[in-house]
Amino acid sequence: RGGKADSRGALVVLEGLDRCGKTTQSTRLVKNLERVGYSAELWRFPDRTTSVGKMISSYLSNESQLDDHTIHLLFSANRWEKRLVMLFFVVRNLAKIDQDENNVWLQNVLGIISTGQTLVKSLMESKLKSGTTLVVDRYSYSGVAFSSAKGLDIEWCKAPEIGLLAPDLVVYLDIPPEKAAERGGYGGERYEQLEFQKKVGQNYQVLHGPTWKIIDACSSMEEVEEQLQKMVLDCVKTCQEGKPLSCLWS
Ligand code: 2DT
Repeated sequence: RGGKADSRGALVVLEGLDRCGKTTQSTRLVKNLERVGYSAELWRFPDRTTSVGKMISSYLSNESQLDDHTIHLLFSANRWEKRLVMLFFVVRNLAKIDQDENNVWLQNVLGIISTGQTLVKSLMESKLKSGTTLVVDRYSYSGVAFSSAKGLDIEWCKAPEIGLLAPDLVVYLDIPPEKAAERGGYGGERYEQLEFQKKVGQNYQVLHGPTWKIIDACSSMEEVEEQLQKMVLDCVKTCQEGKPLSCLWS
C-alpha cells in the first residue's frame, strides 16, 4: 500500500494483567492485519531469546533471585537492546566501497563520522519506517506497573524507559484480577498471584494517557478481536498519513 514519503507503520502495544488474553489477541491481530494487506510483525517483551532475556526468564521462573531494582533494569535493557549500532555496520562496509570522490553516500558517511555523530538507529524505528506495523505484547508500561507493585518509586521505574519509542496506540485489555485468576489458572511464574496482580492493575491506571484505549477483556474472544482490529486500523491509517514518531514519556 503506497503512501506519502513519511508514511510508516504503527507501533501498537497491548497491555494488561496476566491471563487477560494479550498473547492470543496480538497473534490474531497480526494475522488479521496481514489478511487485509498490511505488513505487520508480532514482538513481545520480555524477549526471552537474548542473553538478558534468559536472565529475566530464569528470574521469572524462580530459578534465580535478583534485587528488585536490578530486574527492573534488566527488563528495560531488554527493550534497549533492540537497537542496532549501525555505525559498526557502516565502518565494516567502508573497506569494501570504491574510494570514489564522487560517491556521495560515502562522503556523507565520512562526514558523519568525522563530526562525531553516531548512526545509532533502533531496529524498531527501522521496521516502522519501512512500513511494517509492530504489534507489541507488553512494553514499558508492564515494566513500570509490575516493578512499582513491589514498592519501587514510579518515577524511578519510568526513568530508564526515557527515549524509547512511544507507542501510537496502547490497548489495555481490562479484566478484574479475580476473573483473570479463574482463567485456566496461573502458570506458576513469580508474578502470577492474585494479590500482586491487584496492585499491578492499580498501577496500570496511573499510566493511562491520551494514546490509551480500553477493551473489556471479559467480552468474547471474537468481540475483543473485532474491537481491537477497528482501533488498530484507524491508528495504522494515521501513521500512513505521516504522523511523526515520538519518544517516551511524551
Ligand atoms: P509474560 O508472561 O507476558 O512473558 O510476562 N514484566 C514484563 C515486568 O515485570 N517488566 C517488564 O518490563 C515486562 C515486559 C510481566 C512475564 C512477566 O514479566 C512482567 C509478566
